[in-house]
Amino acid sequence: MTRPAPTMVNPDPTPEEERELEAMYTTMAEENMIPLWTQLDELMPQVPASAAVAHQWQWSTLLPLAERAGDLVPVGRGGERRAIALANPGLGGAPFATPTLWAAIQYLGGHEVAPEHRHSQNAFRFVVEGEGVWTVVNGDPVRMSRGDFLLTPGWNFHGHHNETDQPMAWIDGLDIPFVHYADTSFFEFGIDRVTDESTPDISRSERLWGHPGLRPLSGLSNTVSSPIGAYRWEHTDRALTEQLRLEDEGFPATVGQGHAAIRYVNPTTGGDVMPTIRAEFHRLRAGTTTPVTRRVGSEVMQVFEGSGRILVDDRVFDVVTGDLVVMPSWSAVSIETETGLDLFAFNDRPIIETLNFARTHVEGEQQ
Ligand code: GTQ
Ligand code: FE2
Repeated sequence: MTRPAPTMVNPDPTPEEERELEAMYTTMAEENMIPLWTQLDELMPQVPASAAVAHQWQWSTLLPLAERAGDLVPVGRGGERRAIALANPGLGGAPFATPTLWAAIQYLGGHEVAPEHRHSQNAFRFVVEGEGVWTVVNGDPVRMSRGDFLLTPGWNFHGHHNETDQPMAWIDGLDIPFVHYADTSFFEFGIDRVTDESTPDISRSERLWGHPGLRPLSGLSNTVSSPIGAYRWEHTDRALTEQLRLEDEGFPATVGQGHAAIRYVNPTTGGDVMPTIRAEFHRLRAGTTTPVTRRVGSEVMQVFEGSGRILVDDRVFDVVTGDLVVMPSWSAVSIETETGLDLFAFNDRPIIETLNFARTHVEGEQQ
C-alpha cells in the first residue's frame, strides 16, 4: 500500500499563485503555524517509523569504559550515580536507548556509596555478573547477585553501597525518556549515605512476599508496583528449567518449541512489576529459532548466558554474555542460537497496552 500523492498541493500554480503560496507559508512559519499536509508522512506514518534504530552494545566495550569511569570519576552527591547510558544512534545524541526507555551500565567500586534519593521515574537493576552491592530501597537492604532482578518503583528513596573490596557493575532500566517527554519528573535528595548499612541475605520485602502463591493478609490492598524488591535467580532458573523439562515430557509448557520464558509480575495484581516497564526472561534451547515478530513499543535485551544471533529488520547482531541489543517499535525481530541462549528483556508494553495501542504481527501467521 503506497500513499496517494497529496491532492492538497496545487500541481500547476500560476506565477501569481506561486507568490501568494510562498507568502502564505512564510507567514504561517512566522506565526508558529504548520500545515498538516506538509507533514503527514512523518506525523502519521502507516506503521510505526521510529527514529530510533536497532543497535548492539558489547559488554566487552561497556565494562572497561565503566571501569575507567570508576578510576576517574568519584561517585557522590550531585552527580548521584556512576551510570553510563546507552544512547540510541537514531535519537540525536539524547542519552536514551529508545523513545521511552533508559538503559545504563552502573559501576560502584569497593566500599563506595551512591547516596539516597528518590524520583518519579521507575527503575530496576539486573545483574549479569558480580556481587557485593546492596541497594537500599525505602529503608530495606536488598542484596544484588548474579541473575537477580531488583525493583526500585517510583518515589521510593534508594541508595547503593558496596560492602566488598571489589567493584561491581550492573544494568539499570528506567522510564527516564517517557517521563522526560511527558514532563512528569520529580526528584528529591535523601541522606548522603544509605539509611541501613546492614547486609542481610534476603530483604524484608522478600520475607513478606517471596512465597509462591501465598499472600500476607497484612497486604491485601493491591499496589501499582510490585512489593517484591528482588526476583532471585534461583527462582527464575528453576521456572525455566521446569518449563523445558515439561516440554521434554510432552506437556505444553513453553511459548514455542525449545523456548521457555517467564514474566516478572506484581503479585498483588498478576500484572507487570511497574506501570511503565515490563520485564521477562527467555531461555532458548540449542538449535532454536523464534518466529519473526513485530510489536508496538520498544525493547532492550541483555544476554545473560550463552550466545546467539539477534536479527532486527536488516541487521544481524552476534551476541554473547553481557551484550545488549535495542529494538525499535514495530521492527521485525527473530532470535536464533546454536549453543543455547539465556536472555533478559525489558520493554514499554505496559504503557502501550494501557493506552490500547498494542499490536503484534507474527510472520507467516494468519492475522
Ligand atoms: O541508581 O538511582 O541509571 O537514579 C539512572 C538514574 C540509575 C539510580 C540510573 C538513577 C539511577
Ligand atoms: Fe535513582
